Amino acid sequence: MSLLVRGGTVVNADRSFRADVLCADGVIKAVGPDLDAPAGAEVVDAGGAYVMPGGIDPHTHMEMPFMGTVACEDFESGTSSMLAGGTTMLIDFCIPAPQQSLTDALDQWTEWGKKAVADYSFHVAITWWSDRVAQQMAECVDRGVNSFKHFMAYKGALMVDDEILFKSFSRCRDLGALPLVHAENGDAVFLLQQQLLNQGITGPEGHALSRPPHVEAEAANRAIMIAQTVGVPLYVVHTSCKEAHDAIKRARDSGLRVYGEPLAQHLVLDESVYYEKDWDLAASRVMSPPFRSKEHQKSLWDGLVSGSLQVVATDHCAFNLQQKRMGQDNFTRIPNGTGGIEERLKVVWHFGVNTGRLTPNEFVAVTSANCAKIYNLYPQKGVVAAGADADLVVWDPQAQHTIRQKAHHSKLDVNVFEGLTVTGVPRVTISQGRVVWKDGALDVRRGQGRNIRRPAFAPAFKAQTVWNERTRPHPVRRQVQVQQTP
Ligand code: DUC
Ligand code: ZN
Ligand code: ZN
Ligand code: ZN
Repeated sequence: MSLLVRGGTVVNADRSFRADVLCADGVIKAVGPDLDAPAGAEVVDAGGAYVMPGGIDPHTHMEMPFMGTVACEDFESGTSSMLAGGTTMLIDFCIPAPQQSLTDALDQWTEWGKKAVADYSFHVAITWWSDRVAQQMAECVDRGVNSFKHFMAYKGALMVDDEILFKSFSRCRDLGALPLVHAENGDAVFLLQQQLLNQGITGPEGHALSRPPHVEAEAANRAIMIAQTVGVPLYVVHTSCKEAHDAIKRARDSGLRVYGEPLAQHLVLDESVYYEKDWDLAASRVMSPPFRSKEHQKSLWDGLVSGSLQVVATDHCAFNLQQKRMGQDNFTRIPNGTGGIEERLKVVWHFGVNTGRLTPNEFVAVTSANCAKIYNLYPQKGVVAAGADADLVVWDPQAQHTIRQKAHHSKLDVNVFEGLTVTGVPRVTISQGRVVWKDGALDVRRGQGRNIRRPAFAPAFKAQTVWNERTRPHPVRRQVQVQQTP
């Protein structure tokens, strides 16, 4: 079965050009002007539209057990929702419980992933440490996981200390895997939460007050310094504030491979919502890190424009109002998480491209190509080119759309972007060479998604390690010399 996308402008991260795109057997066969449609081929009209690589969301939590409940989005609803928004692949977090074997947890998530209607992949979290964990990390790498996440927050649950960060980062370095951090100082958050509760602050505003920007920045700086000491690149998930962004910038300026990932929500929504009188409204926006002030949003946009931040994700983690109400009397019990997987591209286009901040090519870079490169998926994903997977979005830059919970495809009973009218929408989404979203209708099949394996990246990491060896002072060698001098 072949498919021809005709009459559009192909937009890749590096350039744009008029071309048709011919797909067959799930891959792109040809990209060029005036391609002939093979007999029986389906033809998609891309007139007046952009043809871009489908979005990749590298940060989601489908059906995640968390804070005494389970995220209500499963792999089927979550990947359906993402296709309706022009995103064709996600990378979800497999999160072993402390003391649980990494490979058992990966088996569990792999089973859940079989429901997906589009491609997916996994990161694995390091929530505890032993020699066995170190061994299981190698088994995860063999199973196509090249990234390990570390929670520096959620004290008493998922949080790991600096010793574990050091050991796990070292193991990542040796395996050619990328360490990721959720950067918030969990001890500071815990103490601030207790102080606020003691002062009688129990509502959602307490959530934002207990996780101020410097708590995030401290952890980002600390993780960067540990990564530098160990000699391994680092990826900071959901970078939400200026000070954490500044830490990433400084690290990059000094020659380190440190990546930062703002979320679509943090780019456009601000902290004022936590002071809403409507408890449900405020609680439905509770996530970590919390939404910030406009000054921080500006810093994040500046980072995407200048390249000091590389990827926009969502941290899609869906909790319905009934679940949020677990924290009705105590903000520390409100399950943390918001959705956005369906809205990410629209929001970044509307506030990024329509405002002139980002070019369409830069849009493709931050929503797809950079992610594919950082996670070793490129050029299978992240580019419209012969040989790449036929995951495409036909983007109509003129069409308007008002975001409504009633019309979205997620299981969420709220939408954090409710009522926002955007210009620029996915007209058609193509997954594995098949039209799955067209003119507002989904045509998806449960189980169609594939678990995409991502190989380890040894060569680049070796470069970083060699670089570290060359520039690091050698106190031990100097000591030896001193002893030899009479
Ligand atoms: N933050 C959230 O808001 N939800 C899931 C986990 C996280 O770090
Ligand atoms: Zn996180
Ligand atoms: Zn500050
Ligand atoms: Zn997350």
